[in-house]
Amino acid sequence: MERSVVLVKPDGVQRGLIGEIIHRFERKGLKLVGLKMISLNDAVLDEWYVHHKDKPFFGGLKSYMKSYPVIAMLLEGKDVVATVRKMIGITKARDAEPGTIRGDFAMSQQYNLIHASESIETAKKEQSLIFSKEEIFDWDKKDIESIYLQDELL
Ligand code: 3AN
Repeated sequence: MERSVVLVKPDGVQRGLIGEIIHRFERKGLKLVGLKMISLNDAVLDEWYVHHKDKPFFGGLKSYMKSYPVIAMLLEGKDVVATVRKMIGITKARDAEPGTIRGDFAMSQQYNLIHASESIETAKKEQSLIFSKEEIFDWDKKDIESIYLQDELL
């Protein structure tokens, strides 16, 4: 099934929102298949934000992402990439819809608490940058048939 990489960014860690953020994804019915705390370095961030490397905020973005550790999650579910993007809300947090994570808890365009993979391709790239094979757990989620119709699992 499809996977998405989510980071609780340094501001989310500082603000004590790790549990709240994980809780939202758990309640949604997504399956957590990887979870760890990690300090991001230049090599990872240069790859991660390659599409922003010419932007004026790139230097500041990298310093911010290195300032404190982040929580990395690997979430699994049907169409999970699009679903998680909807749950986090738009980049400029003060304009994000209430009910989204950014809309409920953040005000800034940079300090917007959370990262989530933008596409299935970036999810695969991000998974390989953060998680080793041993850090991914393909466990049997017993309530899966209460979350999805059998046809949706194919
Ligand atoms: P998103 O995280 O919503 O996918 P992107 O990929 O456009 O947004 O930006 C990646 C990160 O770069 C954002 N989460 C935010 O922290 C930072 N960022 C984006 N735009 C700006 C900006 N104009 N000024 C400062 N930081 C920004």
